Order: sequence, then C-alpha cells, then structure tokens
Amino acid sequence: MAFTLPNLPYDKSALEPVIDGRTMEIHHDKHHAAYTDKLNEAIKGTQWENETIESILASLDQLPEDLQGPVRNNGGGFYNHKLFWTILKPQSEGGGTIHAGDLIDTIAKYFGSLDDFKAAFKEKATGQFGSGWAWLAATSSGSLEVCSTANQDNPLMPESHGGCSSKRIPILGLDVWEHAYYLNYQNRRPDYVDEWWKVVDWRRVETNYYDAVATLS
Ligand code: MN3
Repeated sequence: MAFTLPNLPYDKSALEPVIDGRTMEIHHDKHHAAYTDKLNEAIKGTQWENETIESILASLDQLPEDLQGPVRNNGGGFYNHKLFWTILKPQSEGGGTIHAGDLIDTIAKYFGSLDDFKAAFKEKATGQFGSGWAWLAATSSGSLEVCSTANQDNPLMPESHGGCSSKRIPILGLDVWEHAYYLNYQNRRPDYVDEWWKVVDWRRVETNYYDAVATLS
C-alpha cells in the first residue's frame, strides 16, 4: 500500500507571521510530496510496501543495499514532515502555549527548566551544519533527549544513521533545511528557531510523549 501525502491540518498561511504561506505551500506541496512519491517508487513491489514507515526506518539496515539510500532520504523525509506539520498550530488556536502539566514537569526533570530545554534545543538546531533536523526524543525509560541529525535522518533510524541514540522516538522536530525558512529568515536560522516556538502545539507534543513511551516499553 502506497504512502499518502497527508493534508496540512490548517491553512497554509495560518502560521504567519512565524512561517509564511508561500514557504508552507512549497514545503508541503513540493518537498513533502516529492519525498512521498520517491519513497513509494523505491519500495514498490517489495515486502516493505506493507510495513509501517516507523518499522521501515527502524530496520533501515535490513533493507537491500540499493534501497537503503533512497529509503533513508525519502522515507525519512516522508516521516519527518508528517510529524512536523502536526506539532505546529496557529497562534490564534493556542500554538506556542504550554500548559502546566506532566510534560512541563518531565522537561524540567531532564533539562532543568523549559528555558534550559529551549536553549539546549536551539544549540542543536543552530549547530547542525547544513541541512537537517533538531529533535526532542523520548526513550523507553521515559527520559527525554535533544539531538540533531543531518539531511532527513531521524532518531528512529539505527544508530549508524544519525547523531541521535538509537531506539528513540521523536516527539518534537524542527526542520532546519533552508527550504523551511529561507524566504522569511534568509541566513538567520537562530531567529527562525526563536520564532518557531510561537507555533509549537505543546498539547500534541505531550500526546506524542505518552504514545512514544507506551510504544517503547
Ligand atoms: Mn523540509
């Protein structure tokens, strides 16, 4: 069964002024669509066609060698963007607002405070040379880690395929490819990171956390 490009859960311009509509349009309709098509092309007619994207990426090193590159790049791109759209929310609908609750306590437990976490995450996002992603990922014990990966790699992939520890589930990810921010921010990636917090859907991140811990345990 082929993978499908998911619809955006809000209007393309709904995240303005943080992320402009034109960037969202190109990002979703062109970039994410291309990753989806190329993933489907790569696994067409193979046993991997019937696997979930999570299981494909986690067992990337079991794939035939000629498929590993295309699936790593395009399967990673498919999964990462699918996650990315859902952890964002327009400011008018509560994006950027973090509610007191379990996740904020968990963040404080592992990073000291929300501000300390944001600083650690920003360091990963701005320190990732070239294209890639910054991640907040959950481990089987329920702990949280920040890390970054190059290109479309992510923490689901076997350890050799990214800068994150293996067997982690990303619950929040920031796309730091230039295609994600260049129209608005040009070379100012640090500003993009600072602004981006204003459209993070923390409720969704919290849900992702509990789902991840349940999956890993
Ligand atoms: Mn992207």
